[in-house]
Amino acid sequence: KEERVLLDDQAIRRALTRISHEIIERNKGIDDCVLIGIKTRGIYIANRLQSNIQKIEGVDIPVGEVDITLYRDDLSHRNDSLDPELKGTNIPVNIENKKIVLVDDVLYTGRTVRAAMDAVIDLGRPAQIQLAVLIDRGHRELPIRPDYVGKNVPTAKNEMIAVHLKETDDRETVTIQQR
Ligand code: 3GP
Ligand code: 5GP
Ligand code: MG
Repeated sequence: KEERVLLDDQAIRRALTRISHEIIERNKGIDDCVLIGIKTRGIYIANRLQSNIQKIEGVDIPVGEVDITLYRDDLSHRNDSLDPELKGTNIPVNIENKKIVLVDDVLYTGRTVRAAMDAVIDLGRPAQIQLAVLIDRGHRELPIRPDYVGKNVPTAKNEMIAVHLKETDDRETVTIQQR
């Protein structure tokens, strides 16, 4: 199957560097910000943003995690009647009045982000929730939009974006292919 490279390692690094600067600019510094990564690759991206922001501003932002799993047997046969389910959270700071930046690798229907927002709001009342994603592939089913985007990629529903990060995979690329 044909695979097309959307971002190589340099492009991923530049996109995450830009988003780091955008987060600092939008929030006029990073006081009261908390990064929350969504399950596997969102967590690695959140950690990279934290490290970039530490280099730029000299301050460590807290990073938390949420684990949201999709109710579906097979990624290519999505059961649209079921919503993603929260499996767990690890958010080691009080989020009351904090500015939360949710972080995920790919934004698609928005249902995962909605579940992540529910999980955060269950813990307290943040001042704001923002959203950062490496790829926005469109096809939203909920009124959710990202504040920070690495790359907008118009996709067909039968296409799939593969995000490979060095923390879990043997390479550092974002590719698109047919399912
Ligand atoms: P992630 O946990 O790093 O985000 O959903 C499990 C994994 O499968 C995800 O990894 C995601 O990258 C990958 N994946 C590929 N295509 C899809 C898709 O269409 N939907 C979902 N939810 N995950 C997909
Ligand atoms: P949503 O809930 O917005 O439909 O999907 C978002 C979640 O599913 C993200 O956590 C993302 O990892 C995953 N996802 C959806 N579509 C894709 C895709 O094409 N490629 C990858 N890698 N992940 C996807
Ligand atoms: Mg993801």
